[in-house]
Amino acid sequence: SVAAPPRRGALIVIEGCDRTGKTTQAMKLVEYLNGSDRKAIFMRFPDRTTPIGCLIDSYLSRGVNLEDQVIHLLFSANRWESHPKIISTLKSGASVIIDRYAFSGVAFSAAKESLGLQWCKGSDAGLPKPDVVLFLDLPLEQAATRGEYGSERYEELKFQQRVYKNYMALRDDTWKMIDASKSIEEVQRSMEAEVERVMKESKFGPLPGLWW
Ligand code: ADP
Ligand code: FDM
Repeated sequence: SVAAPPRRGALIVIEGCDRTGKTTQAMKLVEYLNGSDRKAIFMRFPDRTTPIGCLIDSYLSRGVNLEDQVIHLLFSANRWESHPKIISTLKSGASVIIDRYAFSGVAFSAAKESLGLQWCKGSDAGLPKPDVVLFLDLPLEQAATRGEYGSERYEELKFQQRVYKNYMALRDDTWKMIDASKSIEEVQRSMEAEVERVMKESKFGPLPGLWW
């Protein structure tokens, strides 16, 4: 007889402003799941390893200037080029933990005077909608004291305040606000609790498309 296909993996997105602990927590979550026999892979956007990602990296480090619309669409294209991998991984039964996703794409681009929220959502519409968005919430003044701050484009308090406001406008019932001012271990525990809850409650039916 033919074995039933495995239950699909969970699509878990970690969002938040700069220096809120996203990368630290994404890595720890992958370790946690793999350590308890549930396969999970780490992904991040921007993925600076592809040709499109190289261009994005050069824009962020102020090597090149690009029109606001152009860099927005490149960030979006950088997600679409990973679309096949996200889908095949989830179908194989493994979960995908992503450090930033389309919510970063919209929140950052729409913080510029030239681009509206609706226009920004267009190019990511139809990407798989996450089962949960874990939003690391931290006062911006506190984030600014972590690590070096202020070398890349967008690392400026006024801009980050507009980014934060845009994030709040994108929230829906799949979002969970996580207090990121706690210690790394405490944040980790609340993330793990949310993920366990989602993995128990979710029906893991077909993946709906984002913003459709
Ligand atoms: P992000 O990916 O959101 O930019 P990182 O995970 O790279 O954030 O963390 C930014 C800096 O803050 C790093 O130096 C990291 O060690 C530190 N950090 C992460 N989480 C915490 C925490 N809960 N408390 C204090 N410092 C933290
Ligand atoms: N960023 C990230 C965007 O402006 N749009 C996007 O779609 C994504 C994924 O790029 F300032 C911004 C957010 C941040 C910068 O992010 C690089 P990392 O997490 O520091 O690599």
